[in-house]
Amino acid sequence: MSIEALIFDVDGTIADTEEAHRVAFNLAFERYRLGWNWEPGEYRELLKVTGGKERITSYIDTLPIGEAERRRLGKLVPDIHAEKTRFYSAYVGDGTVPLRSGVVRLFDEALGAGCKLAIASTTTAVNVDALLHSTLGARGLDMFTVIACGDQVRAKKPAPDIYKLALHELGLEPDHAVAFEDSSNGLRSALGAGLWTVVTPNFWTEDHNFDGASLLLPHLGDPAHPLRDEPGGRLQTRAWLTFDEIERRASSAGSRTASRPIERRP
Ligand code: XBP
Ligand code: MG
Repeated sequence: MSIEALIFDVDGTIADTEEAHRVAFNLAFERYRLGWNWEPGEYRELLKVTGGKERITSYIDTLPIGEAERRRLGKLVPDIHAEKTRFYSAYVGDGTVPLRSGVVRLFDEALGAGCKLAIASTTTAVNVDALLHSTLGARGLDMFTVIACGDQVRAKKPAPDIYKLALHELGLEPDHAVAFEDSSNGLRSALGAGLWTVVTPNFWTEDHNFDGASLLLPHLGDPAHPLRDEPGGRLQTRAWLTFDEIERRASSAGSRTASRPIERRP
């Protein structure tokens, strides 16, 4: 069976964006005079909860405050998160966060081979648009047949829903697509959707459990940034992961089945 689509996670996979998210959260907390400041170590733990609104809510649940105050803060979460998104999308929209090595090369190789591109992300759509436009220019959004993200599904990663939505909108069975992820939540989401999955960890996720990953690499690599000890280590043809190698390996992998149906957010 041939590979007809590559489905990419966004944060941490196509770009190292989580430091920008962390700064944006803290700017929003300052704007609302909350006295919160998520340091890198604390944010690494908080990242185990996907979705910015869910992350803020899970943080409020840990605070030593009365129930009335907890409820008051809970009602503020959508506004705090909207402010955070404004800070983040402005910051990323200025082109401050580049795509990771090999990402544009693989996008172009896949498109050149007639393979579609898609996004399956937990982040907010505004953030995806800002990143794709600032890094790829006007063609950025047009390169993707499907952009599935944020609140389009009720259950966020590690639930498989966002990948199943992307597959549904692509009109593909999991055997005809490959997922790219950076985190254990993302890997579990892609595996739950039955997808052959490439994982490229980063600073925030390097200590995660990646059992089940079809291919685990430090990054996708390219001629200017070849992967050390490749080919011959995990890769068979080049010192970077080519579309041809992905297609050959994923197509020859055993058939993969997905789990329960999607719960779309109305
Ligand atoms: C990563 C996430 C997101 C971002 C913050 O998404 O879990 O919540 O950390 O973005 P992915 P929002 O790796 O699936 O792209 O505040 O917009 O959620
Ligand atoms: Mg990610």
